[in-house]
Amino acid sequence: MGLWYDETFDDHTRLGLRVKETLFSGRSQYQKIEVIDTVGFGRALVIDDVFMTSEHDEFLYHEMLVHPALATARSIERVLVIGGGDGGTVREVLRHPEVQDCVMVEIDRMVVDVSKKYLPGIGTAWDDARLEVRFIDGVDYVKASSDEPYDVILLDGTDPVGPGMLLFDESFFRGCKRMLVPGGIMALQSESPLLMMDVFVGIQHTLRTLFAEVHPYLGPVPLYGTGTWSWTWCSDTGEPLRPIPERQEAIVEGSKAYNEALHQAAFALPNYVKRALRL
Ligand code: SPD
Repeated sequence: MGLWYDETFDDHTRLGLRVKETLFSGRSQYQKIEVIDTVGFGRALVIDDVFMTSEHDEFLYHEMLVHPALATARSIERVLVIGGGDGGTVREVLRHPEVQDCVMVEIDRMVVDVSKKYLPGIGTAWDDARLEVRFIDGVDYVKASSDEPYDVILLDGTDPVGPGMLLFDESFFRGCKRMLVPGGIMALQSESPLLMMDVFVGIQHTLRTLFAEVHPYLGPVPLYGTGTWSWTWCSDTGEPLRPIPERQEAIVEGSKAYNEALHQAAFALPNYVKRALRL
């Protein structure tokens, strides 16, 4: 049989990866962190027994978290990323030449250190002069910071369980909105409508109390074991389906997944999602 690593969803479903080797296993002051080398997905980062990202499919997640927001925002000079310690999200942000400052707020320095060492193919932009990494709690940052507001905020956290819950509650989202320029865009990963419909719908309802425009969009992320993953685009103005063609042109050629048609298609929701959201 060999060695398998399983992630279990609510004790009813699990996704298993065959492991060649465990490259790192340790515990920071916040969480358990592992990097495994797998047969099917390449190297994978696992935090508190949950698959976070893998060399094999990370582009599907990171490109779709970043580019729909950056392609549609009025300005993208200042971008804030909360979480994202593996470096995949800031890598995609920094592919946009218009970005001048990208601040990444990550609570756990060990995630970044481990990712730099074992997942260098994911975090390829650590040395970009436009990037500033701060090791602080994102919840405290958005509550109290007096930094200049951001054009775009991207939330690249874990699942809303345990301490991760704080990154999905109304007061955190309100803090993020406080850090946005008027009409700025926030995008976040918002779980699977297929396997976690209640969680997905709960996130949408919370966001709708704060933003005039809340638009979930979908795509596959096989590592998350649920078939369909979601992200959500939020703003008080603006339209997710009106990307700026020059912005898209600048990055489509070098993207593995994102392109103009996929941008539009991702926002087309299946009936079961529309009905759940009463759209
Ligand atoms: N079920 C796991 C969801 C994790 C979402 N964030 C992943 C971080 C990748 N940068």
